Order: sequence, then C-alpha cells, then structure tokens
Amino acid sequence: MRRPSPIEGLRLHPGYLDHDRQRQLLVALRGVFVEAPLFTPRMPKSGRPFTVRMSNCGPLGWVSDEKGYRYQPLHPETARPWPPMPPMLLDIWRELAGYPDPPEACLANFYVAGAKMGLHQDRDEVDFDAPVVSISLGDACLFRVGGHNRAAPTQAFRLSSGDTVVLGGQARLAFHGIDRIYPGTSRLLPEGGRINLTLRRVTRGAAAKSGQRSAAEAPHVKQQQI
Ligand code: MD3
Ligand code: FE
Repeated sequence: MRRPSPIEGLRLHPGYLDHDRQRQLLVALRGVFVEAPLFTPRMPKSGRPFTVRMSNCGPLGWVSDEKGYRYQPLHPETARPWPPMPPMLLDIWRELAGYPDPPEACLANFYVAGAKMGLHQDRDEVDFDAPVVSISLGDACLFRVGGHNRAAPTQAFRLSSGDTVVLGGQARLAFHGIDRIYPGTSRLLPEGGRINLTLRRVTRGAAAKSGQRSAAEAPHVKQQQI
C-alpha cells in the first residue's frame, strides 16, 4: 500500500496528557457539566438529533438546532452563561496553538458506544488563522480527515485517551468526522464513552491583529527568575 501523504497543518500528539492530567481534566469537566448540562444538538432544518451530546465552556459555545449552527454566550436550555474554561485548557492552548490570543470556546462532545459524527467542515468561526486544538478522553475512536471538498481522499487515525490534535494551516478547513467509538478501550470514564474537547478561537484576537507572536512561536528567551 502507498504511504498516505501527510496532511499539511495536522499535528498529532499521542499521549500528550498523562493519566494524572487526564483525571484532573475529567474532574474539572464534571464541574462544567453540572453548570452546563449536556444537551442534544439538532440538525438545521430537519431537526434530526445528533447521536453526540454536547456542552461548552468559555465565553462562547457552539450550538445547533432547527435554526442553524452558531456560537452563542448562553446555554440553549438553561439560558445561563457557559462556565469558565478550566485553567488546564488555557495551558494546553498556550502550549500547542501558536496563536497569541486565548481560545473563546471549548466545545465538549460526549460519545456513547454507537455514536458518530459525519464528515463536516468547521467554518462557523471568523478567524481561520487560529488552529483548532482537540483533546480526547475515554474510549478510543476512529477519526477521519480528508481535503477541502467532501469527495477528496481521506485518511483515518485512531485517537486514544490523552491524545491531542492541532488542526492548523490546510487542515483547519479539512472535512473530518468520527466513524466509530471502540467501547471498553479506556477505564477513565467509569461508564465508558468518549469525550472530545475542541478549543477554538471564534473572532480575530486583539494580539493577532497587532501582529504579536504567541509564546509557542517566540524564540527561547531566558525568563527572569522571581
Ligand atoms: C479537522 N469533533 O467538534 S476533533 C467537532 O472528536 C469535531 O469530537 C471531533 O469535529 C471529535 O467539530 C473531531 C478533531 C478535529 C476538530 C476540528 C477540526 C478535527 C478537525 C477542524 C478542522 C479539521
Ligand atoms: Fe469538527
């Protein structure tokens, strides 16, 4: 078989979070789900429910219903603001994104066995210069990513608990989806299933506008010890 061509802008970090950080993140997420319960998004127009349940944290959250896809500051069912992002997520963004402003939205997807996400593009954001940073927790999945049109060839990767993926450059607008969950492949979630977090910039940040470099991009300067 031919070696698949690498996808420009896609960076996989297998095992990025060790087991302790995965547990710590899970504890923080349980707090998020108390404040902002998982909801079942619906397809625009048809109203057909997704098999994935969702919540968000951060100033903006992604929602979908009969009226369409959008980012909004309030939970669609409780009408309360989304809870703040746990600090660990801001740290991960700083480490991986190479973008000077913080993420504005963290979408949390929860998959039970049998749930999947069809091939789609993420284009409800304004600033495509910022990457999307994805974090996987719990059961492994088969993640599929292709090109800039639905018919382009795709490649599939297995994502496991603690893996991160950074989608920048050409990969930012690639079609992608989740084909399936592999039940029983992680003991992190006591009842199984998979959580995926995606950290996103929605609008163009002030630092990005003024051309500031991100910490991840800056050349290594010795910091003063205080
Ligand atoms: C490739 N989530 O929430 S994360 C989504 O695992 C979404 O729940 C999947 O697709 C999940 O929109 C995949 C990896 C991912 C996220 C954003 C991307 C891949 C991407 C944006 C562009 C290209
Ligand atoms: Fe997506």
